[in-house]
Amino acid sequence: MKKTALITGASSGFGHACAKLFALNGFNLVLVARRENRLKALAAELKAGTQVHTISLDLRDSAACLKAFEAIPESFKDIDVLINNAGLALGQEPAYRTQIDDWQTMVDTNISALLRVTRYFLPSMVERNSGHIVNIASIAGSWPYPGGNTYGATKAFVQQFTRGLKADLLGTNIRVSEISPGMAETEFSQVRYKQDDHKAAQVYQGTQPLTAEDIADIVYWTTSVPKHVNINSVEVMPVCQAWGPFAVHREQQ
Ligand code: NDP
Ligand code: 8X3
Repeated sequence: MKKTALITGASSGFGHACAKLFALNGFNLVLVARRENRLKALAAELKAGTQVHTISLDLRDSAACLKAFEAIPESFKDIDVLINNAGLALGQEPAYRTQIDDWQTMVDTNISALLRVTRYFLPSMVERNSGHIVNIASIAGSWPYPGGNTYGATKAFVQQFTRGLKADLLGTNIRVSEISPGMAETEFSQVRYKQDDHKAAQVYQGTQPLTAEDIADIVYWTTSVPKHVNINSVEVMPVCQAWGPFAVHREQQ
């Protein structure tokens, strides 16, 4: 029987690439994002024979999530792989200048929505004693940088929540993984810089960033290792990226 993967944030970037790769590998898919036209277009281009159920909603809306998840057709209900990928950064201002609404949106999407989706689908995995949750965090969750304040903190939450899940699931066959990518060219920077295409392009200028397909390969790999192996955490950067030295402020002499 075919397995089913549910992918949040499937309309773009990592989630879109994961949908294609999991379909190629014989999965049926539940695809979630706000932009319905993107989900429909993706569903139409997936490998023939892939059964797809699309859910277009804002994952911050708990009532809409509950309604949509309850309405998932029976044949898609048993989720084998849950990829909690939907997320975003908004702005890169220092904490004392940031928009509080941007912080709220990041917390609601990167943390609360991920919790909501996990809490909905996990009990059925436990009942079946089978399943795999892959959470997309970020290097920003481990390594602070100027203007990364709340975004980084939400991703640190994702990393630690993943470890907590693994602790809770000891004694079951359910696997839990967290992937922390570095710089990858998707719509991420367009969203972060609020559709300022020039600023978004500058992030990747003169570099060879990770691609969405690179991350999809890693997500798929974590799910395809032998059943007794749990990839806890993967941190991945492009070759052209590294940490910086500690910043030191010096008074003018
Ligand atoms: P994209 O902007 O290309 O994709 C983000 C996806 O999340 C879109 O499909 C978007 O769909 C969805 N999404 C965002 N908000 C909501 C919401 N409220 N409800 C439903 N869906 C939502 O970025 P990436 O593919 O790069 O990002 C995917 C994940 O990877 C994010 O969690 C991001 O933080 C993380 N990440 C990205 C890195 C990068 O450099 N690109 C590096 C490290 C981590 P729609 O707009 O249609 O709702
Ligand atoms: C995205 C990577 O370094 O832009 O999560 O925050 S970074």
